[in-house]
Amino acid sequence: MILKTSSDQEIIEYLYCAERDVREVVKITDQYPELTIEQAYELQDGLLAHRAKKNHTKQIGLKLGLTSKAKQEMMGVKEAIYGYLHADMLAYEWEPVKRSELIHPKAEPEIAFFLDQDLQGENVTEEDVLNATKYVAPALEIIDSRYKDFRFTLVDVVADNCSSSKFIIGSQWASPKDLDLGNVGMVMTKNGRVEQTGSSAAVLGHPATAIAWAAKQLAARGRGFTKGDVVLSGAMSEAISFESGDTIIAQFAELGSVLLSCE
Ligand code: 0L1
Ligand code: MG
Repeated sequence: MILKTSSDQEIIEYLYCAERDVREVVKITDQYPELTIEQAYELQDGLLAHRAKKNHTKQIGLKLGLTSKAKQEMMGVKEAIYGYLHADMLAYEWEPVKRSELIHPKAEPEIAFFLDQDLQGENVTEEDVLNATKYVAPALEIIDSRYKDFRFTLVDVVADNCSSSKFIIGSQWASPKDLDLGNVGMVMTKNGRVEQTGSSAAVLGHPATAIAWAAKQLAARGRGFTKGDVVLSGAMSEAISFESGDTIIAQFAELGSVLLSCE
């Protein structure tokens, strides 16, 4: 990203510090209502570059957001969005996440794709995505919007790297060829109680469709997915909030489960 104005730098610092200091902030469009979605993606780039430097981390993949019709309708938009994953966002089933390090976290069940080929171009298809995928695995994404009460416009959320915070990958990995990825059922419990049920069909009809969509968006900016990327394909149900002491398990048909605990 080429920083163009001092206000870009101010916004980047504002969002970075909100995450670092575990503090919710007023959305940026309150002060900069004229920002466009293209500028929001540039701000996202700037935020990620700043975050990588400050946190001594690096990019390891991407995440898709707003991939369900329900969430798009809720936001009044017709398109999904994407952000990037940093290595320091990876959390583990066996290590509780600390509530004190999060603002107002929510967990979303997703299918993670592990790519073993580059995937680039405007004509990437679902089949290309599946061919470029070595493994899929159950995942929980922790989203933690930096904005007050999780309220934002599309521009705000894109600039904030699509609310990305952490993600956890389950231990059962499978070849995408070994299951019907278009209809994987999912049950998510919190402390043993069912909170959400869903299906991979909620992710733009098929998670590979969502990734093909993202490949096209990236191509328009001269980018793509690269070999080794992990990609969170989008939420299979509504996100659920959690607090210290909570344990969330998402159980996926044929794909096993993934657990998140919070201390
Ligand atoms: O990963 C997601 O689907 C979240 C995208 C941003 C919207 C939100 O924070 O709810
Ligand atoms: Mg998500």
